[in-house]
Amino acid sequence: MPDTADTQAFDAIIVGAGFSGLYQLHVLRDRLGLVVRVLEAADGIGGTWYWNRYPGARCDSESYYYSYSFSHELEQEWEWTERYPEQPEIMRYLNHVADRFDLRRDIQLGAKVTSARFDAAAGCWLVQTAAGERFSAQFLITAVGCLSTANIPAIPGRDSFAGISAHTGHWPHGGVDFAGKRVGLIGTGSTGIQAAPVIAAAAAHLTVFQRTANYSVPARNGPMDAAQQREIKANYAEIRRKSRESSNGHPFDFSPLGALDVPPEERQARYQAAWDRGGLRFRAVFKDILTSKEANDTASEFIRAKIREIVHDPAVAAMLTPTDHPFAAKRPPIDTAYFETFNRANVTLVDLKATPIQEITPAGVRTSVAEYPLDIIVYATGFDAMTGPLLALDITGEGGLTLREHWAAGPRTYLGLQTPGFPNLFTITGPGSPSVLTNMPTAIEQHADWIAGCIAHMRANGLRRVAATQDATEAWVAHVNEAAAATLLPMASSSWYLGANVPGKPRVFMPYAGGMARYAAHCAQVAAEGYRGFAFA
Ligand code: N01
Repeated sequence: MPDTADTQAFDAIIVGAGFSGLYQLHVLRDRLGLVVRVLEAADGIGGTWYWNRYPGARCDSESYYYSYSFSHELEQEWEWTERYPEQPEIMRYLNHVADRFDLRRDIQLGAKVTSARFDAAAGCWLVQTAAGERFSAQFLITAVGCLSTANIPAIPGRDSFAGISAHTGHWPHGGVDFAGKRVGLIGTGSTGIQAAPVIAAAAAHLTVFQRTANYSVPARNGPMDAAQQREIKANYAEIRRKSRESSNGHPFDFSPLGALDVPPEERQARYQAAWDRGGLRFRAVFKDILTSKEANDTASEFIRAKIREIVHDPAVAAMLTPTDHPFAAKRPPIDTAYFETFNRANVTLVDLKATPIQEITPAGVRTSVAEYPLDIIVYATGFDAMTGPLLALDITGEGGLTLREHWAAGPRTYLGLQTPGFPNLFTITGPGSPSVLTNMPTAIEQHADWIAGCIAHMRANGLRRVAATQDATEAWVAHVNEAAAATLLPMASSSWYLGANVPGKPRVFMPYAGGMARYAAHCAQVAAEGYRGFAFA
């Protein structure tokens, strides 16, 4: 119920028009008949893919399953052109989805949400945008993605740089011309590893500033031919089933074997085959790569040997070799000629552990030992992941409690879907859900469907309000911690999964590491038991 005459009232407000917001709109409007408004800060749909237009931006999941499964017609008519879709192709796909399902009429672009407050008396959320528009809705659903708040380090002198500087997650829409330019690239996560070879090929010189050396496996991208398209389309039902029943939302099986169950030569041959095939599937060569340090050591050492083999200069190879964390304990990048890039005459690697950046000057970057004159600085420094985009909405729940206060020591959710004290607020792929540990569309569809199921249950039973209980939340947070502790994931002390990349952020392992299939089954069971752990009114 609106609190002023100029408040626009809806059944549900969805924040964000990326993969999750588009699908949530479709489900709530076209299946449940709700009156919905999507508020999107950008001037176009696409979410993370709208913003991340940096050179080399491409999805690490394979195109045919980094896609919606909800429409048989959609998956049959859409043609992916490459094994991994490039950013413009994903944007074409999402725009096609928006048109095909007539979504645009309920999406408001350029509408940046600046606050959301639960009005307990009226039983609704009051949402305000930067332009001062006001909305009210019984349900508020955040579809803001996990990696949409840029982390731009506060390096002294940062804003004094006289050249062009850009964060990869806010890449200029007109592009950046690297021709003849001296470019500095800070960051060697998935983004930096995708961007470096493309920038090196275009620029006069590329200096890569590396703080933590990273593992990477070749992507082995290539065109999709007609025969592959036919085979995929004929098998979509099975591909989707496998994705949903897998631990990480990808339609591939993990080997039933442990890394130490086979002799060294066979182990090596299996790693080599996976290296040749390329992609994130490398993690599936053995079942225990992420649970046994001994098993992981064999995978980590295989990749380290590859780096030594590919990179000609042994000193550069040594700098590029990760030793401080197990393979895949941080989100593993995949690449196209990343390590090979350091064999180019126009590429320099700077080890920031040995020689930290001291300041950015108008002319470039100054480390403890040298000054690097630059025309362009590219920040591939990642995101205030998972909690950042939610806290940026300035959400206030019952009794004036803010989400920022509630999560001061780290996020605490029930199933990653709800937070106690914030009734009728649902979070798609929130902290405490598998989200970033999966192929995102699989996790997104599961969440949007579950939320729609919960709302349908409320409507059918005349219920106006749902909130996670404190007890269920405490138990779930404990389970999320246990699930992470059963893996090697917490061993990467510089991981954004732990919030470690943002100074001052609480160190809490945020995603649920117990596996997508197990998680989805648990959510279904919770619903089947009358939404156990949720209180209705
Ligand atoms: O960010 P990151 P990203 N000084 O946080 C360094 C997804 N993604 O944008 O490791 C110097 O992984 C930081 O160093 P360190 C994917 O889930 C998907 O690359 O903290 N360096 C690190 O090297 C991915 O995991 C795709 O020591 C600083 C880098 O910046 C996630 O997005 C493609 C620094 C940040 O790496 C994030 O990836 C790309 C500082 N002050 C990304 N601060 C696809 O699927 C940070 N760094 C297409």
